[in-house]
Amino acid sequence: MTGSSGEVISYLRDKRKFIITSHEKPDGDALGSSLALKRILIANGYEAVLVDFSPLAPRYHFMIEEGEINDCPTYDTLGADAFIVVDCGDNTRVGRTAAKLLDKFPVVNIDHHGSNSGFGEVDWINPDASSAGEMVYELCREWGLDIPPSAAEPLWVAISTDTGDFSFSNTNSRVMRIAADLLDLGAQPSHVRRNIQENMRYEELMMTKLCLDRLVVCDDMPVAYITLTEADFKQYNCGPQDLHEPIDLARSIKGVCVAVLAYENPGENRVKVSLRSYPPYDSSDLCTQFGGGGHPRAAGCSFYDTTVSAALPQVLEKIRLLFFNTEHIA
Ligand SMILES: [Mn+2]
Repeated sequence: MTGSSGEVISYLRDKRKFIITSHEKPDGDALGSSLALKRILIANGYEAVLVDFSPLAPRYHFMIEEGEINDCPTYDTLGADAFIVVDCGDNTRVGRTAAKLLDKFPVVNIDHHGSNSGFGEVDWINPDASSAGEMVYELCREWGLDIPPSAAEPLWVAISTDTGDFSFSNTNSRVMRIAADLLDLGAQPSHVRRNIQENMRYEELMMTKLCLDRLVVCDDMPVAYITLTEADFKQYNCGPQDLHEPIDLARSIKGVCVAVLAYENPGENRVKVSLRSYPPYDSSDLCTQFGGGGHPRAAGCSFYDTTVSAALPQVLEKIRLLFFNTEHIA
Protein backbone atom coordinates (compact mmCIF):
# COMPACT_ATOMS: atom_id res chain seq x y z
CA MET A 1 0.00 0.00 0.00
CA THR A 2 1.19 3.51 -0.82
CA GLY A 3 0.05 6.30 1.50
CA SER A 4 -2.91 5.97 3.83
CA SER A 5 -6.44 7.16 4.42
CA GLY A 6 -5.07 9.16 7.35
CA GLU A 7 -2.77 11.15 5.05
CA VAL A 8 -5.65 11.90 2.71
CA ILE A 9 -7.86 13.01 5.59
CA SER A 10 -5.28 15.33 7.10
CA TYR A 11 -4.69 16.83 3.67
CA LEU A 12 -8.38 17.36 2.84
CA ARG A 13 -9.90 18.09 6.23
CA ASP A 14 -9.29 21.84 6.31
CA LYS A 15 -10.08 22.44 2.65
CA ARG A 16 -13.53 23.37 1.37
CA LYS A 17 -13.89 23.01 -2.38
CA PHE A 18 -13.23 19.87 -4.35
CA ILE A 19 -13.30 18.68 -7.93
CA ILE A 20 -13.73 14.95 -8.37
CA THR A 21 -13.05 12.81 -11.41
CA SER A 22 -12.27 9.23 -12.37
CA HIS A 23 -11.10 7.35 -15.45
CA GLU A 24 -12.69 7.99 -18.84
CA LYS A 25 -15.63 5.81 -19.86
CA PRO A 26 -16.54 5.31 -16.22
CA ASP A 27 -17.65 1.89 -15.00
CA GLY A 28 -19.76 1.22 -11.94
CA ASP A 29 -16.87 1.69 -9.52
CA ALA A 30 -15.57 4.86 -11.17
CA LEU A 31 -18.97 6.53 -11.19
CA GLY A 32 -20.27 5.04 -7.93
CA SER A 33 -17.24 5.93 -5.83
CA SER A 34 -16.99 9.46 -7.26
CA LEU A 35 -20.68 10.19 -6.97
CA ALA A 36 -20.80 8.86 -3.41
CA LEU A 37 -17.77 10.93 -2.41
CA LYS A 38 -19.34 14.05 -3.88
CA ARG A 39 -22.65 13.49 -2.06
CA ILE A 40 -20.92 12.68 1.22
CA LEU A 41 -18.75 15.80 1.05
CA ILE A 42 -21.75 18.00 0.26
CA ALA A 43 -23.84 16.42 3.03
CA ASN A 44 -21.04 17.29 5.43
CA GLY A 45 -20.77 20.94 4.47
CA TYR A 46 -18.09 20.83 1.78
CA GLU A 47 -18.38 21.87 -1.87
CA ALA A 48 -17.77 19.30 -4.59
CA VAL A 49 -18.34 18.94 -8.33
CA LEU A 50 -17.85 16.01 -10.67
CA VAL A 51 -16.09 16.57 -13.98
CA ASP A 52 -15.81 14.37 -17.04
CA PHE A 53 -18.20 11.49 -16.60
CA SER A 54 -19.23 11.26 -20.21
CA PRO A 55 -19.95 9.26 -22.17
CA LEU A 56 -21.83 7.60 -19.37
CA ALA A 57 -23.41 4.27 -20.27
CA PRO A 58 -27.22 4.67 -20.20
CA ARG A 59 -27.48 1.91 -17.60
CA TYR A 60 -25.89 4.26 -15.04
CA HIS A 61 -28.18 7.21 -15.76
CA PHE A 62 -30.60 6.16 -13.02
CA MET A 63 -27.93 6.96 -10.43
CA ILE A 64 -27.51 10.65 -11.21
CA GLU A 65 -29.71 13.67 -10.63
CA GLU A 66 -30.19 16.21 -13.39
CA GLY A 67 -27.17 18.53 -13.58
CA GLU A 68 -25.15 16.43 -11.17
CA ILE A 69 -22.58 15.48 -13.77
CA ASN A 70 -21.38 18.97 -14.42
CA ASP A 71 -20.24 18.85 -18.02
CA CYS A 72 -20.29 22.57 -18.84
CA PRO A 73 -17.68 24.91 -20.36
CA THR A 74 -17.14 26.92 -17.17
CA TYR A 75 -14.23 24.80 -16.02
CA ASP A 76 -11.76 27.55 -16.88
CA THR A 77 -13.09 29.59 -14.00
CA LEU A 78 -13.59 26.65 -11.69
CA GLY A 79 -11.85 27.09 -8.38
CA ALA A 80 -10.94 24.27 -6.03
CA ASP A 81 -8.65 23.47 -3.12
CA ALA A 82 -7.96 19.96 -4.36
CA PHE A 83 -8.66 17.70 -7.32
CA ILE A 84 -9.61 14.23 -6.13
CA VAL A 85 -9.08 11.44 -8.67
CA VAL A 86 -10.57 8.06 -7.75
CA ASP A 87 -10.26 4.60 -9.34
CA CYS A 88 -7.83 5.84 -11.96
CA GLY A 89 -4.56 3.94 -12.45
CA ASP A 90 -2.81 6.70 -14.34
CA ASN A 91 -3.33 10.41 -14.97
CA THR A 92 -3.43 9.72 -18.73
CA ARG A 93 -6.66 7.81 -18.16
CA VAL A 94 -8.75 10.78 -17.03
CA GLY A 95 -11.13 12.37 -19.52
CA ARG A 96 -10.25 15.29 -21.74
CA THR A 97 -11.67 18.05 -19.55
CA ALA A 98 -10.16 16.62 -16.41
CA ALA A 99 -6.78 16.36 -18.15
CA LYS A 100 -6.79 20.16 -18.63
CA LEU A 101 -7.40 20.67 -14.92
CA LEU A 102 -4.78 18.27 -13.59
CA ASP A 103 -2.00 20.87 -13.58
CA LYS A 104 -4.15 23.55 -12.00
CA PHE A 105 -4.94 21.96 -8.66
CA PRO A 106 -3.17 19.71 -6.18
CA VAL A 107 -4.20 16.14 -6.99
CA VAL A 108 -5.31 13.59 -4.41
CA ASN A 109 -5.07 10.14 -5.94
CA ILE A 110 -7.26 7.46 -4.33
CA ASP A 111 -7.06 4.12 -6.11
CA HIS A 112 -6.90 0.34 -5.82
CA HIS A 113 -4.97 -0.48 -9.02
CA GLY A 114 -1.62 -2.01 -8.08
CA SER A 115 -0.09 -0.51 -11.24
CA ASN A 116 -1.05 3.05 -10.21
CA SER A 117 1.66 5.47 -11.27
CA GLY A 118 1.42 7.60 -8.13
CA PHE A 119 0.60 10.84 -9.95
CA GLY A 120 -0.89 12.69 -6.98
CA GLU A 121 0.41 15.31 -4.61
CA VAL A 122 -1.07 12.89 -2.11
CA ASP A 123 -1.38 9.23 -3.10
CA TRP A 124 -3.37 6.54 -1.35
CA ILE A 125 -3.09 3.34 -3.36
CA ASN A 126 -4.41 0.16 -1.81
CA PRO A 127 -4.35 -2.86 -4.15
CA ASP A 128 -5.95 -4.95 -1.38
CA ALA A 129 -9.13 -2.90 -1.58
CA SER A 130 -11.86 -4.53 -3.66
CA SER A 131 -12.84 -1.24 -5.24
CA ALA A 132 -12.46 2.50 -5.06
CA GLY A 133 -15.93 2.42 -3.48
CA GLU A 134 -14.54 0.47 -0.54
CA MET A 135 -11.76 3.06 -0.14
CA VAL A 136 -14.19 5.98 -0.25
CA TYR A 137 -16.32 4.24 2.38
CA GLU A 138 -13.28 3.66 4.62
CA LEU A 139 -12.06 7.21 4.12
CA CYS A 140 -15.38 8.73 5.14
CA ARG A 141 -15.83 6.45 8.13
CA GLU A 142 -12.34 7.23 9.40
CA TRP A 143 -12.86 10.93 8.74
CA GLY A 144 -16.10 10.78 10.74
CA LEU A 145 -18.28 12.05 7.89
CA ASP A 146 -21.96 11.13 7.74
CA ILE A 147 -22.85 8.89 4.82
CA PRO A 148 -26.26 10.09 3.56
CA PRO A 149 -28.74 7.58 2.07
CA SER A 150 -28.07 9.11 -1.37
CA ALA A 151 -24.46 7.90 -1.16
CA ALA A 152 -25.27 4.37 -0.01
CA GLU A 153 -26.52 3.13 -3.37
CA PRO A 154 -23.64 4.54 -5.45
CA LEU A 155 -21.23 2.85 -3.03
CA TRP A 156 -23.18 -0.38 -3.44
CA VAL A 157 -22.90 -0.05 -7.23
CA ALA A 158 -19.16 0.64 -6.94
CA ILE A 159 -18.39 -2.34 -4.74
CA SER A 160 -20.82 -4.82 -6.29
CA THR A 161 -19.65 -4.17 -9.86
CA ASP A 162 -15.93 -4.44 -9.02
CA THR A 163 -16.44 -7.64 -7.00
CA GLY A 164 -18.64 -9.32 -9.64
CA ASP A 165 -21.67 -9.10 -7.37
CA PHE A 166 -19.62 -10.14 -4.36
CA SER A 167 -18.13 -13.25 -5.94
CA PHE A 168 -14.66 -12.41 -7.33
CA SER A 169 -11.51 -13.23 -5.34
CA ASN A 170 -11.50 -9.66 -3.95
CA THR A 171 -14.66 -10.43 -1.94
CA ASN A 172 -13.96 -10.89 1.75
CA SER A 173 -15.62 -10.42 5.13
CA ARG A 174 -14.62 -6.75 5.25
CA VAL A 175 -16.39 -6.13 1.94
CA MET A 176 -19.48 -7.94 3.17
CA ARG A 177 -19.55 -5.91 6.40
CA ILE A 178 -19.40 -2.71 4.38
CA ALA A 179 -22.16 -4.06 2.12
CA ALA A 180 -24.31 -4.81 5.17
CA ASP A 181 -23.79 -1.26 6.41
CA LEU A 182 -24.76 0.12 2.99
CA LEU A 183 -28.01 -1.88 3.15
CA ASP A 184 -28.71 -0.37 6.56
CA LEU A 185 -28.03 3.05 5.05
CA GLY A 186 -30.64 2.48 2.34
CA ALA A 187 -29.01 0.82 -0.67
CA GLN A 188 -31.49 -1.34 -2.61
CA PRO A 189 -29.77 -4.19 -4.50
CA SER A 190 -32.89 -5.12 -6.49
CA HIS A 191 -33.22 -1.50 -7.66
CA VAL A 192 -29.60 -1.54 -8.78
CA ARG A 193 -29.95 -4.90 -10.53
CA ARG A 194 -33.14 -3.87 -12.32
CA ASN A 195 -31.43 -0.75 -13.67
CA ILE A 196 -27.96 -2.06 -14.47
CA GLN A 197 -28.32 -5.73 -15.42
CA GLU A 198 -31.94 -5.94 -16.51
CA ASN A 199 -32.34 -2.78 -18.51
CA MET A 200 -30.58 -3.57 -21.75
CA ARG A 201 -31.42 -2.15 -25.15
CA TYR A 202 -32.08 -4.85 -27.75
CA GLU A 203 -28.99 -3.63 -29.66
CA GLU A 204 -26.80 -4.15 -26.59
CA LEU A 205 -27.91 -7.76 -26.37
CA MET A 206 -27.21 -8.13 -30.11
CA MET A 207 -23.68 -6.84 -29.42
CA THR A 208 -23.29 -9.67 -26.91
CA LYS A 209 -24.51 -12.10 -29.58
CA LEU A 210 -21.95 -10.68 -32.01
CA CYS A 211 -19.23 -11.06 -29.37
CA LEU A 212 -20.09 -14.75 -29.04
CA ASP A 213 -19.94 -15.10 -32.84
CA ARG A 214 -16.47 -13.56 -32.74
CA LEU A 215 -15.24 -15.69 -29.86
CA VAL A 216 -12.16 -17.76 -30.69
CA VAL A 217 -10.54 -20.33 -28.43
CA CYS A 218 -6.84 -20.84 -29.20
CA ASP A 219 -5.88 -24.43 -29.89
CA ASP A 220 -2.29 -24.14 -28.65
CA MET A 221 -2.82 -22.37 -25.32
CA PRO A 222 -5.68 -21.90 -22.81
CA VAL A 223 -6.66 -18.50 -24.18
CA ALA A 224 -9.92 -17.22 -25.66
CA TYR A 225 -10.40 -13.90 -27.37
CA ILE A 226 -13.09 -11.68 -28.84
CA THR A 227 -12.42 -8.96 -31.42
CA LEU A 228 -14.70 -6.14 -32.52
CA THR A 229 -14.16 -3.60 -35.29
CA GLU A 230 -15.46 -0.08 -35.49
CA ALA A 231 -18.00 -1.30 -38.07
CA ASP A 232 -19.35 -3.83 -35.56
CA PHE A 233 -20.24 -1.07 -33.14
CA LYS A 234 -21.80 0.95 -35.94
CA GLN A 235 -23.96 -1.96 -37.02
CA TYR A 236 -25.86 -1.91 -33.72
CA ASN A 237 -25.47 1.77 -32.94
CA CYS A 238 -23.47 0.91 -29.84
CA GLY A 239 -20.22 2.02 -28.25
CA PRO A 240 -17.80 0.25 -25.92
CA GLN A 241 -19.82 1.57 -22.99
CA ASP A 242 -22.72 -0.62 -24.18
CA LEU A 243 -20.77 -3.87 -23.88
CA HIS A 244 -21.84 -6.06 -20.98
CA GLU A 245 -18.54 -7.66 -20.02
CA PRO A 246 -18.46 -10.16 -22.91
CA ILE A 247 -14.92 -10.96 -21.77
CA ASP A 248 -16.39 -12.74 -18.75
CA LEU A 249 -18.11 -15.14 -21.15
CA ALA A 250 -14.75 -15.88 -22.79
CA ARG A 251 -13.17 -16.47 -19.41
CA SER A 252 -16.03 -18.73 -18.29
CA ILE A 253 -15.11 -21.46 -20.79
CA LYS A 254 -13.79 -24.61 -19.11
CA GLY A 255 -10.01 -24.76 -19.42
CA VAL A 256 -9.56 -21.11 -20.45
CA CYS A 257 -7.12 -19.27 -18.16
CA VAL A 258 -6.73 -15.98 -20.03
CA ALA A 259 -9.45 -14.06 -21.88
CA VAL A 260 -8.87 -11.14 -24.22
CA LEU A 261 -11.30 -8.56 -25.55
CA ALA A 262 -9.87 -6.30 -28.26
CA TYR A 263 -11.92 -3.63 -30.00
CA GLU A 264 -11.49 -0.60 -32.19
CA ASN A 265 -12.63 2.38 -30.21
CA PRO A 266 -15.04 4.25 -32.52
CA GLY A 267 -13.70 7.58 -33.73
CA GLU A 268 -10.45 7.36 -31.79
CA ASN A 269 -7.93 5.48 -33.92
CA ARG A 270 -7.31 3.34 -30.92
CA VAL A 271 -7.57 -0.36 -30.18
CA LYS A 272 -8.50 -1.06 -26.59
CA VAL A 273 -7.47 -4.41 -25.15
CA SER A 274 -8.86 -5.89 -21.94
CA LEU A 275 -7.50 -8.96 -20.23
CA ARG A 276 -8.93 -11.28 -17.58
CA SER A 277 -6.99 -14.16 -16.10
CA TYR A 278 -6.86 -16.77 -13.40
CA PRO A 279 -3.80 -17.24 -11.19
CA PRO A 280 -0.91 -17.59 -11.75
CA TYR A 281 -1.35 -15.48 -14.89
CA ASP A 282 -1.06 -11.79 -14.11
CA SER A 283 -3.07 -9.58 -16.49
CA SER A 284 -1.51 -6.43 -15.12
CA ASP A 285 2.03 -7.69 -15.79
CA LEU A 286 1.13 -8.38 -19.37
CA CYS A 287 -0.68 -5.09 -20.02
CA THR A 288 2.17 -3.14 -18.44
CA GLN A 289 4.35 -4.39 -21.30
CA PHE A 290 2.13 -2.39 -23.65
CA GLY A 291 1.98 0.72 -21.48
CA GLY A 292 -1.25 -0.25 -19.72
CA GLY A 293 -1.97 -1.76 -16.33
CA GLY A 294 -4.64 -2.71 -13.83
CA HIS A 295 -5.15 -5.59 -11.44
CA PRO A 296 -3.66 -9.12 -11.46
CA ARG A 297 -6.99 -10.61 -12.57
CA ALA A 298 -8.20 -7.73 -14.79
CA ALA A 299 -6.17 -5.20 -16.75
CA GLY A 300 -6.06 -3.27 -20.00
CA CYS A 301 -3.90 -1.45 -22.51
CA SER A 302 -4.28 0.50 -25.75
CA PHE A 303 -2.74 0.47 -29.22
CA TYR A 304 -2.81 3.64 -31.31
CA ASP A 305 -3.17 4.22 -35.04
CA THR A 306 -3.77 0.59 -35.82
CA THR A 307 -6.53 -1.93 -36.36
CA VAL A 308 -7.72 -4.72 -34.16
CA SER A 309 -6.46 -7.33 -36.61
CA ALA A 310 -2.96 -5.82 -36.37
CA ALA A 311 -2.96 -5.36 -32.59
CA LEU A 312 -4.33 -8.74 -31.53
CA PRO A 313 -1.39 -10.87 -32.78
CA GLN A 314 0.98 -8.73 -30.71
CA VAL A 315 -1.05 -9.42 -27.59
CA LEU A 316 -1.36 -13.13 -28.28
CA GLU A 317 2.36 -13.38 -28.97
CA LYS A 318 3.16 -11.64 -25.68
CA ILE A 319 0.77 -13.97 -23.84
CA ARG A 320 2.53 -16.93 -25.43
CA LEU A 321 5.97 -15.73 -24.38
CA LEU A 322 5.16 -14.38 -20.93
CA PHE A 323 2.63 -16.93 -19.69
CA PHE A 324 3.22 -20.09 -21.67
CA ASN A 325 6.89 -19.75 -22.48
CA THR A 326 6.56 -20.77 -26.09
CA GLU A 327 6.98 -19.10 -29.42
CA HIS A 328 4.38 -19.40 -32.08
CA ILE A 329 5.20 -21.94 -34.76
CA ALA A 330 3.27 -20.82 -37.79
MN1 LIG B 1 -12.28 -0.02 -9.55
